[in-house]
Amino acid sequence: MKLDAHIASHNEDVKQVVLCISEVAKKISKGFATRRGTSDTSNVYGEQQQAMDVWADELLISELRDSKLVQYLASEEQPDVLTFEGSASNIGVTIDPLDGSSLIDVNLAVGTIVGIYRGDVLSPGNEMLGAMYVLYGPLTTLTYCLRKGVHDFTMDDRGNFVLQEENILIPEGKIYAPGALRRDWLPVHRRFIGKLEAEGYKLRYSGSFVADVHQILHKGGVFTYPAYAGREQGKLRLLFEAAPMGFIVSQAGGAVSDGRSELLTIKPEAVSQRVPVYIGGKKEITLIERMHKENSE
Ligand code: FDP
Repeated sequence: MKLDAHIASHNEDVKQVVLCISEVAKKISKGFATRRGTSDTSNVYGEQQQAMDVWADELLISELRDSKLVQYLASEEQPDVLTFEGSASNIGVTIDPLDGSSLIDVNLAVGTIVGIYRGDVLSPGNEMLGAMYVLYGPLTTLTYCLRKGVHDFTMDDRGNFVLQEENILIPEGKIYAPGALRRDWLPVHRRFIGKLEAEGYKLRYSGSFVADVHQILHKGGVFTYPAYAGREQGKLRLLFEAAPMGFIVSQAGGAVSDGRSELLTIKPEAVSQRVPVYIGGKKEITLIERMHKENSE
């Protein structure tokens, strides 16, 4: 079954946003071959942009603006939320055009992450209408969730997204993907990782959040980019990375936390807000929250 048929029963405006982004993603997947190397620009976080970061960001912004499907657009590559006049709906989207882009030059998987809101995007993640991501790996895959299950599609040789797996539920599994330097981990986090290792969890960390979480969604376990010495807010962005991926994993029966409580209840104060992230199976997320609680008692 193709994506447009699968998504047919959802609200027209939300459905059209997912389909529009799926069309842009097809163009992005073809863009890697000709847009290599770094750009001479930095994003709002001071990170050097890749040529693909800049191009994918501009493409998503222009196609979504021209579609008149969204009123608000926040991009990880832009300092402010963009407002589009003349939009047919009040949908707001958050976009990480190319997550994991420092891996483009070594041909590892990267992806586009999108959160979809009714109105203001500076809202807690649990108010999302839905979320989706596209993973550009050996295959290009699209995963979406509009609060009726999490579904995976694979792009075929004619450029159609075809259903791969429906109503995905995160299994129990023993993979851990831990970000940040081990020497900078804070004591509770260090003990948490120690417990996983003692239980035989296998380390698998590629450096691409979207790809690492996709693996956890399908194989179980936990991804974490924690608070660490020198950066108590961690590295990942609440609005562009943690909330949409956390929403999808939660809807698949998993959970997402900042280590102390549910991450999807956090109301962002700024588009650039960072947050410590634990995302994966309920078992692992319950464990880190319990360990933090015990530590503060
Ligand atoms: P990138 O800098 O390549 O865009 O937040 C972005 C991110 O990648 C995530 O995709 C990834 O999980 C993380 O940063 C990798 O950070 P480290 O290099 O510190 O592992």
